[in-house]
Amino acid sequence: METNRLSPKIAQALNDQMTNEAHNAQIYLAYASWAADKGYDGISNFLFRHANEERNHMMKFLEYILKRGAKVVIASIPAPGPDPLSVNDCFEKVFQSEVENTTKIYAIVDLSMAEKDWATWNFIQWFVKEQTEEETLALDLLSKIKVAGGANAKNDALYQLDMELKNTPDDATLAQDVTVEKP
Ligand code: OFO
Repeated sequence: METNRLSPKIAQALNDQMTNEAHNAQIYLAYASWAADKGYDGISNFLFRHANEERNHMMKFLEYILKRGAKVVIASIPAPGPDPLSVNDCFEKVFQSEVENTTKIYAIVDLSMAEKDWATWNFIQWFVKEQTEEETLALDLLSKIKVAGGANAKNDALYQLDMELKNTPDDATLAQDVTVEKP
């Protein structure tokens, strides 16, 4: 009896995305380690926390593939790439990596629609929302570094930013959660 509820194409796409999420975790781990090495403990803490979020994303894909009766394929994870050159460069790379991930999530939305796989379409909507949140968070980082002086940020501004990021929440407020009382 056939119990696999995913087409080969969708199973492949979900397995690939599971590896992408692991890759994203490696990127955050690499940047967090770079920041710690440079003495930016707050930025490092923020990025380490985010690496955990990416691992959680990886697990969500793994669990979904299993629950739909398909085969999980654990593949090797690509290296995260070179270290950032500065805090400004680090935050720009974070934003770029989140936008690239959004594109990959949207491709799964397209595929699930094309195949009328509504269970996968429904599952992937969680990630559509999550990517909006993650892009917002990355944009916030870019705004903060811009205020601090961007690529020319001085040490005292970077110190303040570092302090602030230690306590910055992991989640960003989405536009749909805003009210007149709480803009
Ligand atoms: Fe997995 O959300 Fe960021 O990339």
